[in-house]
Formats: sequence, C-alpha cells, structure tokens
Amino acid sequence: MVGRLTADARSAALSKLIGWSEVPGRDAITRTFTFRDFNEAFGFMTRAALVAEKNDHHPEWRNVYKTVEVVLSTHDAGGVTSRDIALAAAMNRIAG
Ligand code: H2B
Repeated sequence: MVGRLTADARSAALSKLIGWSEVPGRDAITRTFTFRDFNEAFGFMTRAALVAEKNDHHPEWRNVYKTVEVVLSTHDAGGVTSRDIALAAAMNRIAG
C-alpha cells in the first residue's frame, strides 16, 4: 500500500497542481471545478470516472449544475498519497 505524504511533500505537490488546496482539518485535498454548463460538468465526471476506475482510486465528489467539488484522499492510508496527486493531475488535464 502507498504511504501518506509528509506535510512537506504534500505542499510541494500542491504547488504544482493548479486550483488544488488542502482541506482544513483533514488529510485530503480539494478543488472545485466550474464549467460552462451541466453537460460539460458531467462530461468531465464521466472521463474522470474512467480514469478513477482504471486505477482503482476513486474521488469523493459533488455535482451541482455546472460545478464539481472534488475531495481526494486515500481511504486505505488515511490521508493524501501519490495516488491522489496523480488523480488530481489527471483531473486538471481532463478539465483542460
Ligand atoms: N479510492 C480511494 N480514494 N481510496 C482508497 O483507499 C481506495 C479507493 N481503495 N478505491 C480502493 C478503491 C479499495 O477499496 C479497493 C478494494 O481496491
């Protein structure tokens, strides 16, 4: 199993991930994506879901119309790991 990142490693990784920040009071990272409409938001979720399923690493997320609020944490490890960083980077690429 992959291990939790240290606070320094998490900060370093976050500095390269546009839009992502730490969740206050929890070892997790978050970004809220805003799209033009529901169609784009759901398209993003569909593509991200395929990546998540392929890697067996899944987001916590909430969709309201054209926004998708994502929280990433590795449940098995109890915090942020390299798997969350990889999924966050993939989501940024998908969102363009
Ligand atoms: N997703 C996330 N975010 N964290 C996990 O620890 C995790 C997961 N574990 N997806 C996977 C599934 C595990 O439950 C299965 C059995 O491989």
